[in-house]
Amino acid sequence: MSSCLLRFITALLLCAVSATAADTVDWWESATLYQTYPRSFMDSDGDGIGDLNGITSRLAFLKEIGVTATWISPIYDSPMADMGYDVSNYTKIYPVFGTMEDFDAMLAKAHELDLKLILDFVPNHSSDECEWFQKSILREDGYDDWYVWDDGKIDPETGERSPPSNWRATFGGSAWTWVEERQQYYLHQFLAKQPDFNFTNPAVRERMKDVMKFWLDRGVDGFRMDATNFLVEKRFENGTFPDEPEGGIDPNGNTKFPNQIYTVDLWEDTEIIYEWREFLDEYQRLNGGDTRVMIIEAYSNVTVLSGYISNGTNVGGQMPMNFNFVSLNENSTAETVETQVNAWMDVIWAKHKMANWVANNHDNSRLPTRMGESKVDAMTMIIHGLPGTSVTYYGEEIGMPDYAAACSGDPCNFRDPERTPMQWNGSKNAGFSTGNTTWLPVNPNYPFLNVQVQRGVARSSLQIFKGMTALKKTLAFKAFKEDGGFSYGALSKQVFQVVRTAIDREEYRVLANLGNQIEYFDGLVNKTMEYVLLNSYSPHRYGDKLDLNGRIYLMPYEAVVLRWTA
Ligand SMILES: *[C@@H]1O[C@H](CO)[C@@H](O)[C@H](O)[C@H]1NC(C)=O
Ligand SMILES: *[C@@H]1O[C@H](CO)[C@@H](O)[C@H](O)[C@H]1NC(C)=O
Ligand SMILES: *[C@@H]1O[C@H](CO)[C@@H](O)[C@H](O)[C@H]1NC(C)=O
Ligand SMILES: *[C@@H]1O[C@H](CO)[C@@H](O)[C@H](O)[C@H]1NC(C)=O
Ligand SMILES: *[C@@H]1O[C@H](CO)[C@@H](O)[C@H](O)[C@H]1NC(C)=O
Ligand SMILES: *[C@@H]1O[C@H](CO)[C@@H](O)[C@H](O)[C@H]1NC(C)=O
Ligand SMILES: *[C@@H]1O[C@H](CO)[C@@H](O)[C@H](O)[C@H]1NC(C)=O
Ligand SMILES: *[C@@H]1O[C@H](CO)[C@@H](O)[C@H](O)[C@H]1NC(C)=O
Ligand SMILES: *[C@@H]1O[C@H](CO)[C@@H](O)[C@H](O)[C@H]1NC(C)=O
Ligand SMILES: CC(=O)N[C@H]1CO[C@H](CO)[C@@H](O)[C@@H]1O
Ligand SMILES: [Ca+2]
Ligand SMILES: [Ca+2]
Repeated sequence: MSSCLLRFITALLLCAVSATAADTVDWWESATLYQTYPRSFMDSDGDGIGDLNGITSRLAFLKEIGVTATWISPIYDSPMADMGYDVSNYTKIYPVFGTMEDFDAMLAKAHELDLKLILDFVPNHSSDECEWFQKSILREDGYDDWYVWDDGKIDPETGERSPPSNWRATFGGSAWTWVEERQQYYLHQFLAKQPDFNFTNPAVRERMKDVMKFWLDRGVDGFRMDATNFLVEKRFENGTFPDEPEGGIDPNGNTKFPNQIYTVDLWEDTEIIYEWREFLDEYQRLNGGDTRVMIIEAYSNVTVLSGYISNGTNVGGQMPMNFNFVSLNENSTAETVETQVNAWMDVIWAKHKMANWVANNHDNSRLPTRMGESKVDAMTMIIHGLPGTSVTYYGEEIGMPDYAAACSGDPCNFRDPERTPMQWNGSKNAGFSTGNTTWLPVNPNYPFLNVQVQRGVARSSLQIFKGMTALKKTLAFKAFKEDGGFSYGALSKQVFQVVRTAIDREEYRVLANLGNQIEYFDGLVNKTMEYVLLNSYSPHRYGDKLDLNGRIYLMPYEAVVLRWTA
């Protein structure tokens, strides 16, 4: 009787302890975050382009697969020179995507399903068609210096005019474009149709907060800040812009690109993020509700990303995205994965106890194409097995690869192959659209690679994904801030392991073989564990027991999750 009572008390104590541990994890810290690309997700009206009502109709699917929050690529009015990353009106919905009523309905539906909704926010630049830029060209009152204008240099001998500096735009060419009407150059770090705001202008900073407030008041749960490492550029006190030295490498690997010491990663970028965090925290203080999260998109090193979170006195974005897995390719091994995980954990986790894992987005080749389709499910287990937030790009959950032939436009958009329509079922246009054409072609593999087919297959990518998101909600996966809550590493060149523990209660172990050889290990741990998730390369069955004190085998590409309970 006393032992029974003791066990009861112990259980209560454990409950209390674990509840506290899990409670210290805010919603975004262990979220299953899903990137919805509105153009390609679901078309509700047959024009071949995805839209907000389409997204609304599929929110139940996100819920079904265990997603807890979604961020949506830009939905604002835009001439679509950069697919919405060129905003012409920050408080208006792009009409092809729908109306403000559609937006409100989408947000209401998301919240009804207990899904958080995060907007992509594009602060560095607007579209050249934005009213603000048009007013700035005309030097209209208040808008004169909203953008980065300059006369450029005049050659004293020839009298010829040239751009203010040698700065290059991310998508090629000079970062300066001449405007006849204003007789000045403006700066654009991306396309010429994306003029950079002047972020040393307090009016611009205030207006950005107004825009945030507009969407917060409608109920959004946070923002993903685009390209924050490009916000501010160096300008001397005398008004000139310094040339950048050579020695940089452009996104296509070309050297002879300026080393972007004056245009990327300036400390002032981080200060702006601190300012916005203050604004968001103040908003929450006044209005209550859950944390309004600020996610940072910057392809910067971990030192810079760490500063975005906090510099010890000021706090900034809760979650800079971790793009380390975007670099994984066909030659990557479990050891490469370990190196990439360490690169994050050793700095960001060590300082801030924060982690997130991104393997795909709309700017990069999809993982099955980069690493090989046989490794997709193993990577899903690793991404969701690691502590922190998993980030999923639409279609990743069913293992959609790139569709190279989608890149056939004139000019060909090199990022189209990873943006093809979501593959829902085996009907016309993969169930994405009832129209006759779609904005990008549907991958012809859709009859066998789609959501509906994978719902009915026991070990499909979708089922692995669902299994992992369900595990992410267990205590062992949630209590990751405690010491001993997790460990990870390459057990051999090709086998990666993640261990997640709720001390004395249960333990999960992901074992993922990324190689094409059989691997074996002796005496991993003195525990007998049970198979609870298996990919299609595994010869085992759900519920089979495995004694890890003895010799265990992993087949080529086999990836499994094992469970032990006290
Ligand atoms: C944006 O659109 C809204 C709604 O149509 C309009 O009221 C507002 O003036 C526009 N703002 C700008 C900057 O164009
Ligand atoms: C940016 O705005 C500030 C404040 O209005 C102004 O002093 C500065 O000259 C502007 N910068 C440029 C490059 O126009
Ligand atoms: C402006 O200031 C910078 C830095 O002090 C200096 O290198 C540059 O020569 C100056 N340019 C002009 C035109 O005065
Ligand atoms: C990270 O980037 C910043 C800004 O470009 C640079 O100053 C710093 O030296 C870099 N740190 C490391 C460790 O590479
Ligand atoms: C953090 O950054 C803020 C804003 O730039 C600055 O005022 C503060 O001194 C910095 N704190 C530390 C510890 O460097
Ligand atoms: C993988 O390695 C092979 C052989 O060294 C090389 O030819 C290929 O370019 C590598 N692939 C990538 C994506 O780096
Ligand atoms: C595929 O999805 C579309 C859009 O929801 C639907 O109209 C169609 O009936 C579906 N096909 C099948 C076979 O379920
Ligand atoms: C689609 O094609 C069919 C058959 O050619 C045609 O009748 C229909 O009007 C087209 N629909 C649209 C929306 O263009
Ligand atoms: C394994 O665990 C069992 C049960 O806790 C214990 O009896 C046994 O001595 C352990 N064996 C080793 C090799 O540690
Ligand atoms: C991953 C991502 O969001 N990339 C975007 C970064 O910003 C540029 C310019 O706004 C876009 O073109 C990218 O798509
Ligand atoms: Ca549509
Ligand atoms: Ca800028």
